[in-house]
Amino acid sequence: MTTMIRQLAACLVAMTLFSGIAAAAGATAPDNAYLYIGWPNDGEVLPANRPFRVWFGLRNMGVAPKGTPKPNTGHHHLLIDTDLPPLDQEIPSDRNHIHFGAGQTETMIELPPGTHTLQLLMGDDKHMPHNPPVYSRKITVYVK
Ligand SMILES: [Cu+2]
Repeated sequence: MTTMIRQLAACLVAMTLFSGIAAAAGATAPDNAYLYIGWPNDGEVLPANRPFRVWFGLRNMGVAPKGTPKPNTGHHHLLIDTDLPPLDQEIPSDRNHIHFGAGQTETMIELPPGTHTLQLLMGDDKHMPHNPPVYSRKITVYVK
């Protein structure tokens, strides 16, 4: 009986591992791709009621508009006040997940007064995170 449970457990572990590998369906990205928010800085205090520029920094990888299946490229997604989405699914498109499908490398945003987080995540031609995923550190800004 115990052996059977052990075999079942091993089988479940194997299935979980396999589905994890199979789920990583995004385009490949270079291992040394480096994504960062060039501005604002972590901890920056920004004036309320005024749009500010967010500058997207990317090294060792290219930017291409959505729908362009070119190796080692993708487009930027700005995550506002949210954690990373599931990395094996299409990146959501809502007010917390902004797509830059035209290949933009900066944007202007305005946020209400308070504490906010910003993070970048690259997506491939189909808005899937890459394999391996390419995302920046999450920064915090204060709007006052
Ligand atoms: Cu996208």
